[in-house]
Amino acid sequence: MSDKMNLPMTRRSMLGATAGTAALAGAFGSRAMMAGGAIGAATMATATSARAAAGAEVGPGQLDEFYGFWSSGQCGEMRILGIPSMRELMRVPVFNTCSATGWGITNESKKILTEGLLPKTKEYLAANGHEFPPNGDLHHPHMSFTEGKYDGRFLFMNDKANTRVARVRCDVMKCDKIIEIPNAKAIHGLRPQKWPRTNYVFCNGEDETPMVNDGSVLDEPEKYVNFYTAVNADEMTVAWQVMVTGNLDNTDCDYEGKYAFSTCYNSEMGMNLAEMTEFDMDHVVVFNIAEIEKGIEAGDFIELNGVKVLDGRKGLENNYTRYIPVPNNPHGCNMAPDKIHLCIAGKLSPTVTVIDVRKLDALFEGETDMRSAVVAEPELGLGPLHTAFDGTGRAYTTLFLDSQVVVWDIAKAIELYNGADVDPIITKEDVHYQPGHNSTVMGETLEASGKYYLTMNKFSKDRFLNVGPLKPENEQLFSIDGDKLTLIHDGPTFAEPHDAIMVDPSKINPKSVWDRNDPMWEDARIQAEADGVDLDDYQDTVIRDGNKVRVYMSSQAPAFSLESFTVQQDDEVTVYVTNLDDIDDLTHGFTLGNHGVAMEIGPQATASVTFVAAQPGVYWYYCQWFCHALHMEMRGRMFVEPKA
Ligand code: K7E
Ligand code: CUA
Ligand code: CA
Repeated sequence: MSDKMNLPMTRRSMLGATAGTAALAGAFGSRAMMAGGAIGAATMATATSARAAAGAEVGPGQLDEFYGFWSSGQCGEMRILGIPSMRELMRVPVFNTCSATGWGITNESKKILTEGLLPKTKEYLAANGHEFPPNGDLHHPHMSFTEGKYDGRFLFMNDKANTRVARVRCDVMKCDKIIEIPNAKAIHGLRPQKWPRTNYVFCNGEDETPMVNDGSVLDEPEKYVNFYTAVNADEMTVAWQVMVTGNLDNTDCDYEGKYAFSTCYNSEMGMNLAEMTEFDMDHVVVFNIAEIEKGIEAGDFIELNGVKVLDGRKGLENNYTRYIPVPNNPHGCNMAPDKIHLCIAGKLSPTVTVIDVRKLDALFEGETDMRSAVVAEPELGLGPLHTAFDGTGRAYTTLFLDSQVVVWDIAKAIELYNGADVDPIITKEDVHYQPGHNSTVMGETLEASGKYYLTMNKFSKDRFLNVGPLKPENEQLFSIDGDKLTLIHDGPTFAEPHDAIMVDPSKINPKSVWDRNDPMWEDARIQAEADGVDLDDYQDTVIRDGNKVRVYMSSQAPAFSLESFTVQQDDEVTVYVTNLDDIDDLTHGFTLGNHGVAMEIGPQATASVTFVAAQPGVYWYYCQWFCHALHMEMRGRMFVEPKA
């Protein structure tokens, strides 16, 4: 039906043309840089000279020292930044949809976005015209661990908006699994198990709901429950849940694989702000992993929506949980890399509560004073939210209300608690404005380092040119030099980073070119085999199967193997594109005009998309990723014949 484009497509000519494209990109690049320089020179002078003095300069073309893996909050994606330049390197769509990559459009991504949804959720969504949630709220990205250190296999992250947990493969930096968590509502805190390895990903349901949520219960708080969830990290299935008293906010776990912890700000089980802040004390729930596993083995659970649920509510005779009272609406939950100290940020209380995890065994062996595990509670400032560590015994706590970071000494805080006349506070530094999370390089691992300190601020206010009522957030990076913090970056980010980890590049080694056998397009491979098409080779095949049409084509810069194809009106068309180019950075795309169809096809990848050809006519498709000097010409036509 079509002639191939009459252009030579040898490797050599393609490489040559690619070099040309690179030169073109270079020209655009330097223009952009000149413009940036003109605007930036005055405002960035201070941070720039501090950066140089701190030895944190990353010149054009130089690589950063560390990776940063960033949440994007209500944008729903994960972002990758370079540290210390704070250059944004990549956006990895996860809970959002993405126009550039086709996440949420391709069959491969739709499968990931839909396969882990609960049947009931699919019903709510279908009633609203969705196959999967079109939004997400990603707060906490964390890497998998082996023996307390990042192992570079996966990143895990939560979606508070739609109660989901996702996994990103670090070898290709693409999401490969998303599951919805049954029973719990609004998965917020999330942390991979640190020891012996990440067998579980722990996650918190923040919002409590009636145990039987069928419209019969509203104002009976005693019938509301909350669930702590352990996800099996390898299989991305729910391993178990524990029912708790009160809600859950943030979570962390120890370096021995014995305990996991959760903060609770609504021990009142209040249904409004006044009720939720009524008590002077809320609590931290301690989960005893071995006891929970024993309970499962002994059959001490109920099965709720396919999940084994243990009852760990307060006041029951069980060894699954203990409740340690801590002041008023705590928030952050951070385990120090000294393997001993768990820091609970007070939020409404100006304190951080330090729990010694070595004292937790006793709580499960008859000790009745739950506060006996508390070894310090320093008063640090207003609105403590999260704590980071640099591996030297210092802690860095964000003070939301004070717009500061307070650097303090854990050992001195313990001395103070024991009655010594010491001040644990080392220094306080203003940040702009209202910080939430903070991070240090590798700070949540046994390889914590005191090189850089990041604060993620919720407000930028007047710090940048006014862009209207919606303002960006502001992130600040400091270099750490002993007790001194020096600001080296101050810059806006779009909604809304909550949390980030900074990771040494030795931990990960992403591929530049896909493996042709990657499981990501397993379904396409199976279908092609059934259709007698070799996806690894040049393809230009159109298969009709009733009113389903499967169009196979390959791409090689700067052409699709199919210059055109013909279908009938109302056919359900699936287009499979395999990118046969196999050199770095040679991504093609497939965008079909006026059909809401776009996808990225990385080097050596296959991607597919399905749509209905509803209207007769000629529709151009084109490559939307600039790939070649003749990229504009990389297009073809779909011809839709009217129904007979
Ligand atoms: Cu403090 Cu969702 Cu981690 Cu944000 S949470 S700040
Ligand atoms: Cu292929 Cu642009
Ligand atoms: Ca409370």
